[in-house]
Amino acid sequence: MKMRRRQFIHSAVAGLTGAGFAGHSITALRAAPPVDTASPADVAISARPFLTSAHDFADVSRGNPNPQTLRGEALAQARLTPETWRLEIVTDEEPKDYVKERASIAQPVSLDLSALQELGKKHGVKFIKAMQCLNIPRPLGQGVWEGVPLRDVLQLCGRMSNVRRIFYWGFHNDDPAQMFRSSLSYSQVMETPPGELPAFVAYRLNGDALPLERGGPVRMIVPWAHGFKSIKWLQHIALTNDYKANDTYAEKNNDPESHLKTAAYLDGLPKHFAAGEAVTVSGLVIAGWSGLKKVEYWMRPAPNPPAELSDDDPAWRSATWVESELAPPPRDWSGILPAGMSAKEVLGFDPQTG
Ligand SMILES: Nc1nc2c(c(=O)[nH]1)N[C@H]1C(S)=C(S)[C@@H](COP(=O)(O)O)O[C@H]1N2
Ligand SMILES: [Mo]
Repeated sequence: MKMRRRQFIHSAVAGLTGAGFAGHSITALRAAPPVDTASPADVAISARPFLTSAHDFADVSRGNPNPQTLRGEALAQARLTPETWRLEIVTDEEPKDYVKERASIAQPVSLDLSALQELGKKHGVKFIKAMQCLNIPRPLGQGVWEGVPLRDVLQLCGRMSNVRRIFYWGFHNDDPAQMFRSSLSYSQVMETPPGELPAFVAYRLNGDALPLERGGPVRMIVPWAHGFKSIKWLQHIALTNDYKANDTYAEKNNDPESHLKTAAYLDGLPKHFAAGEAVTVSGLVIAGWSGLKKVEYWMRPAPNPPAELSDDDPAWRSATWVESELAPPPRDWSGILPAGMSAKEVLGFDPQTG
């Protein structure tokens, strides 16, 4: 993966993690420089936008042709224009033979974009999420996503019984081999405990309509999870009594229930430094389920030729860790959030003070 270094995000979200809330947002970090001078790297850090513009995300989505390349009539045929898009909610047609009781709902639902937006007026949520792929050691970008909690969408099905999992997938060129699918448990979707986050059906990003590239007109956003749960070009939901995950990523040796991990990523560094010169090492931290308190680093003499230390090298036990400096949270969110959006409306922020 080639990544553009500057696209990631300045500013801390210590308030979110401090409140015991898994913010899942990106924070800049900086190893404290040995002498107190502004280095060129300081400038690079502050030049990072907190929100990644929709078109600057790194992209890992699949498809042949990739749905985001469709245009004109092909796009309408795929029902990926705002006018043609529909979300079809049904029960699964062919449950596995180990499923004894079939799921049932009062009525199947076919929802268009304006009906979804109408639901958004009453139930809409906004959340800053870093899109983080499980297989790439770098967030792809961070945005304010807006949509309707999946539980409020599923209410449209009326009374349901024998539903234990929610399966969902998006447009995939009508080719089963290209289908990228995911699933959530019924309880995760229908009940959001205080301080937790709802999975939601998103149609806006950074204050604008969700563009095709990012999975528009509508994609799933699962705040606590890696990107593979956030299905793009969402069109189908099947309610099922199958208790097993059906995730595409489950088949590829991943943990389909993995929460985002707290992790630190260093920016690239030049190979050589002049002796005696201060060096600033910058990077990003993503606050996962366990939150984030601090980031520490350790410097050691490199062997010649340089090599990574193996995970069980005894040297780890005598490492001397030094605390890095975390960039402070933005003082004023109004310049960071899209025009007209108050921090008070965003999940994870204090609704009274923003
Ligand atoms: N329909 C569909 N949705 C998808 C994918 C895909 O290939 N097809 N890739 C998933 C994976 S693995 C990731 S990491 C995210 C990436 O989201 P992004 O392209 O907005 O950065 O989308 C997820 N949703
Ligand atoms: Mo991914």
